[in-house]
Amino acid sequence: MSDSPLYLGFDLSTQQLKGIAVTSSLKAEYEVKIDFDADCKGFNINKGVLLNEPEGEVFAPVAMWLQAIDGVLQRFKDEGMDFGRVRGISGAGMQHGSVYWSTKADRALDSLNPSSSLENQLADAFAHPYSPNWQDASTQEQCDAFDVHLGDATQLALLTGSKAHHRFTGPQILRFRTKYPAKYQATSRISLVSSFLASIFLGKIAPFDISDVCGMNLWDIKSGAWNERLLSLAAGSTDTSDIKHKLGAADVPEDGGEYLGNISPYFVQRYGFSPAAAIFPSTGDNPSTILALPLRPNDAIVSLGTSTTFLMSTPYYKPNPAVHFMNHPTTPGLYMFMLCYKNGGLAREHIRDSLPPSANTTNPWGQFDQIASTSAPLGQPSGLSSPMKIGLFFPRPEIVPNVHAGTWRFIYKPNLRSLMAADETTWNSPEDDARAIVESQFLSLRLRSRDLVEPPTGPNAHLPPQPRRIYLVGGGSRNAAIAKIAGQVLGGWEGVYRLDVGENACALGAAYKAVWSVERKEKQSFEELIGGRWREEEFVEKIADGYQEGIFEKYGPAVEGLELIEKEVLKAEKK
Ligand code: XUL
Repeated sequence: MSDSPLYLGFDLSTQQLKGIAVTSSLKAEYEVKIDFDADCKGFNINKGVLLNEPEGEVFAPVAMWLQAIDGVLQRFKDEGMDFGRVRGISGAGMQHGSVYWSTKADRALDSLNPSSSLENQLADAFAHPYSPNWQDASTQEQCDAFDVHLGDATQLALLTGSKAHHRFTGPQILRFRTKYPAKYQATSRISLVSSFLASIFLGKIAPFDISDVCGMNLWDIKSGAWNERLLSLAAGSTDTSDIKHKLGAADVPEDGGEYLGNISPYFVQRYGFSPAAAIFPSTGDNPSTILALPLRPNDAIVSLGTSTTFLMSTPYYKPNPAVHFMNHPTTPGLYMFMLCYKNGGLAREHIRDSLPPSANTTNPWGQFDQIASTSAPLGQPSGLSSPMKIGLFFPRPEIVPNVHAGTWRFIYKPNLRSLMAADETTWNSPEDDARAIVESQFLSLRLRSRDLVEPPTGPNAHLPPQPRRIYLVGGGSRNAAIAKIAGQVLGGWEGVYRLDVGENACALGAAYKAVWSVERKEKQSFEELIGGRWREEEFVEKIADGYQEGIFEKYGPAVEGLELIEKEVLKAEKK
């Protein structure tokens, strides 16, 4: 049996706790998971959470996660993993969720008995048994207060990387304090889901991670420090010493690979870990996803799931209220740019299902792909200045831009910069919708990333600024037409690739972070170390051309058209 080192990465997400063990050469040897609904006992949850619908609250029982941590380790054991091989552990947690520890937490974490479970022994370690979840929408009032506190939402975004959002931890802490004043007072420390996970393995409360701390609306990204005024808003007092203590404020390591300490003796005795196994900061699930490959600045990941997420590593810090900026999880001086849409795959499915059935294919996407890839770009049969068909398709309320659910179809004349609502004489629905929805989703990404992308280098230096590579992940990456249109609209001078790391990108990113944290040479960056060991051919496949001269340029005016359409729709919304 091998005694080569193993590195563990965990992903504590909404519905599951996943674990993956990789070797120094990044080979995954074990992958296990606990599904909360299916595997956890004693919680009346649905899809990992509980609801208080009248108040818009969504939350998860912390005890369930404790049960899942013991459960997932047991599954590693059942798979025959030798815990003694593990040298480093890191993790990922769904962003923004908070955990409220009681004054008994330190003692309880420090004196765990290996013959009883985490769940039994940490029952008194929390001032509140639940963690508000990223799907929570109960904090409108608190978000309004955050958005005006520094002037307006733009100021808040400039300072913290994002405007106020329901799920962000600052507004959540403010609401928690006002709804449960006694519990807030009894709270000794507050963790994020990520730092909660690290705390359990460490056997003491771990600091926040340098990237995930940016999901709180409290951290001044440029200064690398808490913002006093925002802290006092959350704390309800100009004396911020108590909230700082609760946040463990003095201590947010800048290095995402900082050694936090060795594993808690509980895990050594119960599972056979080496006492030398080292714990490193756990980060958020989105930052961890960009660590599942050696993503270079100017490469973009587009996650095409139920919703759409766009992730990019960038040296530029240019936040605005429609986007999210965070510190890069491993590389000081780099940032992570993120767009989170509510409408994605579901919106495309609506259109797919409205298309007339095809005699040629039984694949539900066959007809959609065929129509989308053979329709003329922007429905423009002729030259550049002929009218363009551009639509917005939001079966669910959208956040980028912030509008109610609806469908809007427009004819845009690029030479006149004029818009006209489409009708049945100018827009053939649903057929024209198939290409238009994919185009409009990518146009929105191009609009919001255009100030961040750089001109290509080397022999391609004459090309316009665009991402180097587009990596598609998630269900939509399997549609050939979607990949083709992604390249046409977004460019990508090296091409459009499918990143196939299974369902485990976040946990894998966390495991790679553990490898880098332990094995890096002085000053060796994550991208250098992982890039040198990554076997691209195993995980990545080129699925479409990226930049195509002429077509990319054609979509330039369409970006302006989309921007105008969004303004028009927002204007109508405000009336
Ligand atoms: C990001 C966000 C979600 C959660 C859960 O801002 O809220 O992506 O991180 O995945």
